[in-house]
Amino acid sequence: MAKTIIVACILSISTGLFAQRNCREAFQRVETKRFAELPDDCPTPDAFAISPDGSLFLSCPNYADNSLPGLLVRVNSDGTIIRIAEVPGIDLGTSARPMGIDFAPDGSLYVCANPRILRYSFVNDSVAQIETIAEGINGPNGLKINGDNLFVTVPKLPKINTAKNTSGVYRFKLTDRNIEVKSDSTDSNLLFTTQTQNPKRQFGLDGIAFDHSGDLYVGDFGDAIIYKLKLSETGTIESKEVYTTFPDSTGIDGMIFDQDGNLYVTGFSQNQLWKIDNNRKASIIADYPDNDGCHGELDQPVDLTIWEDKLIISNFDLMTGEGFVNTAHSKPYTLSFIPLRDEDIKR
Ligand SMILES: [Ca+2]
Ligand SMILES: [Ca+2]
Repeated sequence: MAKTIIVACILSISTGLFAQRNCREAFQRVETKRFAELPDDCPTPDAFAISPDGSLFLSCPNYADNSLPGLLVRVNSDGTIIRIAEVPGIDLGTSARPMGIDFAPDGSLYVCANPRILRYSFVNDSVAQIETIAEGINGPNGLKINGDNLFVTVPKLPKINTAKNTSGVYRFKLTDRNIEVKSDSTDSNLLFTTQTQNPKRQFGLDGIAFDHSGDLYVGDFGDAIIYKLKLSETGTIESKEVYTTFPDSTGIDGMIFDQDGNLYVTGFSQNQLWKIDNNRKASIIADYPDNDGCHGELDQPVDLTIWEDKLIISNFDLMTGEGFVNTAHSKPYTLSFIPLRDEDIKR
């Protein structure tokens, strides 16, 4: 049963430097399908990354079961899952909860492993080395690599004492090792900060994506605002603007551009998938009531990627309570997909 899609049209904001007007129209709803059922040791999937040779990797922080280690897995075309590595915590014998991941051009994988950023080197599917890029980061969430740098969102920076939650984006060089991050305003790697206004969801920058021009986009989860940041050749911010906004109940999370410049965004809190076309028209293209995911429904969608002509979406299926459509974490643990050639979303 589809929820009624509400057409929210002409939502404009004006926040000083940030000003953008856009229009929403409801698309015909697209049904997502089940791409994979995850094994019992992957109850809580999070982020995707595609290796230089085209393999799809997924991080599994596994918050749903503290007895399970955080995992990195490979996802095959037929939906089968290969366990690649556990993600160690700082103390011997402990495990970290991997979130954002991305591959560098040399095939190494950079991993948010609170409170560190780790770099995995592989020989075939075996881990050859794990190095520390940075440590002391307060809950690194999204991670993307562009050029010689990696960019990491941090949704909460409580050491920065502001009335509303401050969140930020950090930039590191791929060649950085053992950077000591203080998670306060003195960090030289802190590229951009913002404050989340929504009193019901004081959780800030989370989703992260680059467009094909190399501009950086980050999403404030609580305020449901996507910021577009234009970077200079030296990596500083040349300009910033609001790219688009959503109802602040949406819980925007993972983001990815397709080759035509359309941006797909998960609506974590409302079981939604949004598409923002290259004219910045935002539309809900999939929208589900509470469910267990067994038919491939969006079940608290968190991250997404484009792989082999499919838009593949990971379902977090964990958070419940006020503001979340999801009411229970339960099997099956799933990835959903939409064929990107589907005419319903190509229009
Ligand atoms: Ca559920
Ligand atoms: Ca489920």
